[in-house]
Amino acid sequence: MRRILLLLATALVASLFAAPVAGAQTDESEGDFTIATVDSDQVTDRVGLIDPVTGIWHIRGAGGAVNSFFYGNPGDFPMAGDWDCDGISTPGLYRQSDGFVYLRNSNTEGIANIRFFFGNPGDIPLAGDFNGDGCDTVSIYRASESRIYIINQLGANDGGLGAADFSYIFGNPGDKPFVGDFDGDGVDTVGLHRETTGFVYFRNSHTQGIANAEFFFGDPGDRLVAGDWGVVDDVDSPAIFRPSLARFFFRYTNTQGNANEEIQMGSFQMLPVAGSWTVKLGLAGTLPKAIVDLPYAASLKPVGGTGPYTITKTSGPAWVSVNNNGRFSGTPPLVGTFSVGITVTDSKGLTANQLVPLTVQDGCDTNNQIPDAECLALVALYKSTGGRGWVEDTNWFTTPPCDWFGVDCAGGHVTELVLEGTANNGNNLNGPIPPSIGALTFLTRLNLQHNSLLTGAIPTQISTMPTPGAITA
Ligand SMILES: [Ca+2]
Ligand SMILES: [Ca+2]
Ligand SMILES: [Ca+2]
Ligand SMILES: [Ca+2]
Repeated sequence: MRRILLLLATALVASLFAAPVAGAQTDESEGDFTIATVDSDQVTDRVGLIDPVTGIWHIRGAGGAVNSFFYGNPGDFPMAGDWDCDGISTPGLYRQSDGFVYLRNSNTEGIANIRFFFGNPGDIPLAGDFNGDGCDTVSIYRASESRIYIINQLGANDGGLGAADFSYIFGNPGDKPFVGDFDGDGVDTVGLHRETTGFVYFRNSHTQGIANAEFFFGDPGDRLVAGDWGVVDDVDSPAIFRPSLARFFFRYTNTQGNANEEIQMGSFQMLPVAGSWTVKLGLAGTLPKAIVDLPYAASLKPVGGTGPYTITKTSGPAWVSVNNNGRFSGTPPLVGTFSVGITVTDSKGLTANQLVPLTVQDGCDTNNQIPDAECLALVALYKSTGGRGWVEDTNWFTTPPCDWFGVDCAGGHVTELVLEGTANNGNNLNGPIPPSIGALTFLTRLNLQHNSLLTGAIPTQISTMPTPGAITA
């Protein structure tokens, strides 16, 4: 296990050096809790400090505003996480005296919403989203074994935590663990601070191996946390709380260098946490799939920060446009899986960068019912006749094709296609009948009547039906 981490301590650089950070210097006070702030205010993940003497949490919001509340008892080991998957981090505690973890779902004083038995007194709890499902859980760093036990479910109802999903060895005894998503893939992994050398190490996967990155940051006695500070890009980087100075030092990238930002906060005995205390700035949700050669439009809602927002496309396929309402539109010319890079800026100048996945399908990706040629014939009819403007197109492309409005199947083939509609223009089929619907050779009924804007002829392959009068067009 010692071979995992190379000690390259040739020159122990005294760490951090903190170039002054531009920004207004303000003094705020809350009771006896004084804050002298230097804050570039480009932060959405933010820090907090817990006073283990009093059990008071102080979590830091935009502009240096601090929310203080009691949670837990003196001596509890604090952590922060999003236990209920709503995007907001809230307190958690490990109480060594009774072996329990106590989790709360709001940043207010009150009783635990979730509690469960954690176990082994020497274990260090690690809070994070270790499987990328949007929910934080509590895992274990067992310092005596230098082993990380990953657990992707929370315990409940005073029960035990259950068996770990898996475990692996990382680091040396004495290393101080911290958690973050250091490569922006949505999965939290573990970093270590080796105080004897001032090195920070982390891995980007939950496997045994050498560190993916290592660099000097911090001094012995510093307490590390990680978060997405600076310009928000989903990549977490470290910050330290230096007790002797009661000061946080933030690094915006996972590289060696001076602190990018520093803030004065709290007092020497306090323990740092990091989290998103409010909804993170960005576009929420996921885009529905697009269909090749069909006009596409879908919107994602900007959240976090303060509206109105400016949304700018920074990368991605040329056909996609993105407007300030978070509306993605255009007509995709080819299938594939793409990412659209966007920047969201709120009215106070906070900026978040985000990669929005967008998949373009042929329209038959969910088909497991009929031959693809028949499915693609239906898609061709839809495209050719302005399907986006049909009066009724329920289920088209969102379910397998036999459930699409107007389509009936039997024996693994399309047997009926009824798109007559009821209004003057029928179902508003507008354009030519594509020759490819000749692939629908199992049709016993085709009804396209009342669609006065429909042009072209029924392909000869299907122009005779077994039942007289089955074609109505
Ligand atoms: Ca939450
Ligand atoms: Ca998770
Ligand atoms: Ca990651
Ligand atoms: Ca970042």
